[in-house]
Amino acid sequence: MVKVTVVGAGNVGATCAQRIVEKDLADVVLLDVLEGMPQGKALDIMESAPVEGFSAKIIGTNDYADTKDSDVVVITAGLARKPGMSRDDLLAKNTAIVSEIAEKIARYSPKSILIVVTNPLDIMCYVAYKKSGFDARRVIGMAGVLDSARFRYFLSDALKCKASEVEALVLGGHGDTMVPLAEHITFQGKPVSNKLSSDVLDRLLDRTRKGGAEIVALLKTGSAYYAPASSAVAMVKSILSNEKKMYPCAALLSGEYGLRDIYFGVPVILGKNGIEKIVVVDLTSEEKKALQLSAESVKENIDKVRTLI
Ligand code: TXD
Repeated sequence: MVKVTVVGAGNVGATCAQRIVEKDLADVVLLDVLEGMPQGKALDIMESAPVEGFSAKIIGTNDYADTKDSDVVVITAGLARKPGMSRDDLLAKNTAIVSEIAEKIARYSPKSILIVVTNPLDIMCYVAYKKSGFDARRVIGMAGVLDSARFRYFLSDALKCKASEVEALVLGGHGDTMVPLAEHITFQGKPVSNKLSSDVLDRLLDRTRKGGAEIVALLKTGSAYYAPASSAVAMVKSILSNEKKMYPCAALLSGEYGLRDIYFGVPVILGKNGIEKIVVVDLTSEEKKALQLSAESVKENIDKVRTLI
């Protein structure tokens, strides 16, 4: 069985771990700094095996030795946003956490592929990339799958159809400047431009951009985790099963979309080597402008983080 380590056994991490074993994708090591907590959650999930019928194994630990030779590592450790707290407020704190984790993972699992979930997402990807020393194809950020899933769900609700019948892409940084692509929405494989009024579409675009904050405001004590976990697990699956599916992910750009040296949400093909290819899609001039704005805000924070690592 292949091995996946999930670092951070909080809401996103534990839900990821649960979904991975329930789908029998891999054996899972769930690691956290809190003593007993990952062990307790892992045991609880393991005790569901007879009922759920999966055969994958999960252990909880505080020791990186148990993560040795993992194939994929999902990094969810860090602080979650509280109401009123921006993703950028998390920058310094989570930089220290992700730096330490990336160094340890690189030591114990030098061939692994890292999926970064911790916010601020694009910046934490850059930190993990620098601190692991891995090839950029093996350090990938999860945000676009989630943002696109939210957009697809809102669209399907408006179109009164199944969410899986709608395809849509959200590119750019994972924050208020993200860029949902209105021109790329399809319903049953066909463009939907004539099915939605521009008012409705604008409302859905705006709701997508604020999708994370909507959940934070409702939960009051944390941020979203069911859909984020589903999104990270879809990426794990595409890598472990070499599905070569196209997903919007944060990737290090080197000239694509006119950008370089930043992690940014773009469509990529995910397979056994991590990012097999960065896909460049056609954009309207408005979308290009919005992406440039988004890139500037990511770049600013990457510059800030360079002084911290
Ligand atoms: O789209 C996206 N990328 C995101 C990102 C969607 C949802 C959540 N997003 C971010 O993921 C969120 O802003 C946070 O930065 C992370 C994790 O969110 P989660 O909701 O799971 O946070 P929790 O429940 O607080 O869990 C974090 C755990 C907690 O158990 C800590 O004890 C642990 O991280 N932690 C650590 N584990 C290992 N090593 C270290 N150093 C460490 N520090 C804290």
